[in-house]
Amino acid sequence: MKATRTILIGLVSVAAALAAGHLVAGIVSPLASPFLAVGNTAIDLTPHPVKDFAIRTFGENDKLVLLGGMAVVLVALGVVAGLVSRRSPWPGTALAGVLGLVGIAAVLARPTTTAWSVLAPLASLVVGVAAFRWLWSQAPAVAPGRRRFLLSAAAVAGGAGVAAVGGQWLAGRVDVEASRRGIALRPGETAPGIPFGADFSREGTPTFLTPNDEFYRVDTALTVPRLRAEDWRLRLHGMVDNEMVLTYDDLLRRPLVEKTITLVCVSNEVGGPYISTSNFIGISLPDLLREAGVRPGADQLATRSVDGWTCGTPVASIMAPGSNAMLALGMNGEPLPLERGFPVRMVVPGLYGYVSATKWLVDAELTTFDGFDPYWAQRGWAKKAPVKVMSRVDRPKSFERVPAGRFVAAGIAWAQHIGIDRVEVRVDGGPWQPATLSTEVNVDTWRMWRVELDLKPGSHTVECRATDRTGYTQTNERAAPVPDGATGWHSMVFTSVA
Ligand SMILES: Nc1nc2c(c(=O)[nH]1)N[C@H]1C(S)=C(S)[C@@H](COP(=O)(O)O)O[C@H]1N2
Ligand SMILES: [Mo]
Repeated sequence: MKATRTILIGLVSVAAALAAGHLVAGIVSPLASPFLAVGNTAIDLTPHPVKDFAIRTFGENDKLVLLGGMAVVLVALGVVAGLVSRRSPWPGTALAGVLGLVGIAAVLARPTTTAWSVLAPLASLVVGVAAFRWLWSQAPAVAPGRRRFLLSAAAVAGGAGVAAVGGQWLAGRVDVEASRRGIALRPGETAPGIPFGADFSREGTPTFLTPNDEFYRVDTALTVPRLRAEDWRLRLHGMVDNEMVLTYDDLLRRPLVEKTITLVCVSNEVGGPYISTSNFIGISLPDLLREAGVRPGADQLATRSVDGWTCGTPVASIMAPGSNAMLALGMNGEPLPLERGFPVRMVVPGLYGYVSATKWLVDAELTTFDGFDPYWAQRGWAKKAPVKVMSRVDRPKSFERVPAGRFVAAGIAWAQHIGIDRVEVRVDGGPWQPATLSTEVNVDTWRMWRVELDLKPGSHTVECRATDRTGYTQTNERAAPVPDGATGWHSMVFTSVA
């Protein structure tokens, strides 16, 4: 049989298989869509260096690149299935079967899988094999049957299109946007206004508060979980006297507070971009745990997201006096945006996000550090990770050309939950000069610095280092982000021109 025909059969069958799985997943559970399950499993299995490479190279588009790559592989496999099936349908059938089994394995490997979820990849397997066999039987060896064959292929492709759209519609039918729009958060205690002079954004630092759509984003979710506030439940259990199941309304009935807090990711290289600040609105997590009654010996709060991601937080950090740990419902005056963990996430100042900031939070278990290893601990990151004192140069930019003479360098510094005492700057390894600090908002947020330099024409290197309120100055010893956060002084090479 002609290769063009068998290739068409291969491609249409792949499309039919994916669409059937997507449609059934739309009914039983959106995350059971085999394409997404394979993608999510790939993310979980990716070795760390590759993940870092993907984030460095593609930034926040890394997931689109993954999905695109998977699509290319599937098209290639469709072509191969066609090419090897010119004499007999069996090689292509076998390939379709193997692909189907990969889908089933990926769905079974998801932490969110329920008994029903398996129906989705099963539908893919059955439809993929059946489409391939049927179209092959329709394909004519000679010219006259061509029209009928093309109609059959078009019918299968059209059916796949309808199924895919149907699956998408079913998955999106839970109207989270409406749920989110219907919520008004009125904190009883609002955060003090950001004072004048809290940032040096005119000199190149970020604005003090990060707009919600500019807040950095780091998570393993290939598709943003869609959970309505009405359907949300938090199970609080494990080593507690009173197990609880809380609804969103239960949280709204508690005192809502607003706090200005900086969130920072452990995977920042020195000078990295993953840090932002928001007015978080939520309820006190220490108060909630006191109500539940934490049993002696429970030293880890293990939390789980609806997408299966897990996190472990020291109970001592949450319960420490003045900890400001919260279950957050909102940011900057609005309910959490979906990609920020709507309806509820955790925030614990002083700890990197991967050990504290669970988004789409649905389960919290009091346990021990010996008793449970969360997602990133299973992948070689530290179980405990307080934020390290750090500073960053924001101006000049790398290799920027600036006028010689008077020049204002600026940047940010943070020593979360301890506070910044001073920042010093030096040029070309010369003497350290004290920088001017911005007005302090609170010890849980970043602080901006600026310093006036007098520059001779030529190439220069500027470095900064921060000292926290305990008197500890950040070390220049270089450490990589793994396992518990990078260290070293940030430096910037630039040129001043006469
Ligand atoms: N469910 C879930 N929550 C998560 C993560 C995740 O992958 N899944 N990543 C964590 C990490 S590593 C960080 S740094 C913060 C980032 O939160 P943001 O995306 O709102 O900035 O979320 C944390 N919460
Ligand atoms: Mo992170």
